[in-house]
Amino acid sequence: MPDPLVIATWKFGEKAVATALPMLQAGKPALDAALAGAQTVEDDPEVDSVGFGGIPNAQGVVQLDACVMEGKRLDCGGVAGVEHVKHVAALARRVMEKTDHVLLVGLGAQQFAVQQGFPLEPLVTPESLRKWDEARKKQKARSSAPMKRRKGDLVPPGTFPSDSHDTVTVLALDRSGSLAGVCTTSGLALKLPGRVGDSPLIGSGLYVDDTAGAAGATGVGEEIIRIHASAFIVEAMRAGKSPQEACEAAVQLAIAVALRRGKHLARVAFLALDPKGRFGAACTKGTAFPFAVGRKGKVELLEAKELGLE
Ligand code: SD4
Repeated sequence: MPDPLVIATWKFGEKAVATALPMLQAGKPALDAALAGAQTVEDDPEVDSVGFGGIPNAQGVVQLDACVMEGKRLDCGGVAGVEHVKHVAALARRVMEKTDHVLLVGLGAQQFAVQQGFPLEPLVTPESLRKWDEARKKQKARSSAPMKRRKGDLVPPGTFPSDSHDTVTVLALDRSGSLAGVCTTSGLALKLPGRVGDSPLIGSGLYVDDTAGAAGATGVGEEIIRIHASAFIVEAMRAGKSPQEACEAAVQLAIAVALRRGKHLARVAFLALDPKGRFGAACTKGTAFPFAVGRKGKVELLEAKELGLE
């Protein structure tokens, strides 16, 4: 059996990994560890893109998206556009365990949360409201400024606030050799009310299959959904690519699709882990995507490979 291992997106992923790794080493199942890790980020008011303290949507309301998946039997669950529930990844797990469905949205998801005993609570903080206000002002200024593309830019300046999208995706391999993943986010800052990103969508923000591998995404959800990125990466691993090669193939595909559509690519970043404990990560150029790795009792922060137009 491989040693337990856990990886997570962005610098705040270190916190998730630091929580999940000892649980895996103690023999806990991958989903328990990944969920506990993701929850530390949901609880952190300083992370303004996940859970409590996430930057609100265009109407000033925090709407959260999340999903979970287990690699043994492909059990999965998700929730989208959920208001006033902090632990949406745990709620996604309840959808998986307590219903015959895979995805609940909006008010229905919130009612299910109440039935399941989740508290309804405010998710904004004075700081997230301040950032929201600032982001709105910047957005206004950008929309009145002429957009110029610089050489090598994949993103037309002003498409999205540059620092507005940091989902936590946690992928774990447990002592029994089984994989699981969790993805949780407040989505793009200033998104339209009701907008659903890739993060609650099985196959886009997350996909896990013990017979091939696990993959997760972060970045601009619309670009990730379009290529069904996480399922694409897992299928690439099934076809023989390493986790690193599979992530790079997904970034190349995202770039090629954007070019085909006559658009410049917004930011996407991917993580992957296989059942042998090999992992990889890649992102579009300019994204600067740090990710955390926990193995053999140690947590490190690594930088993903950036790929762009040649
Ligand atoms: C979304 N993919 O809602 C999410 C946001 C994100 O890194 O990942 N941020 O589109």
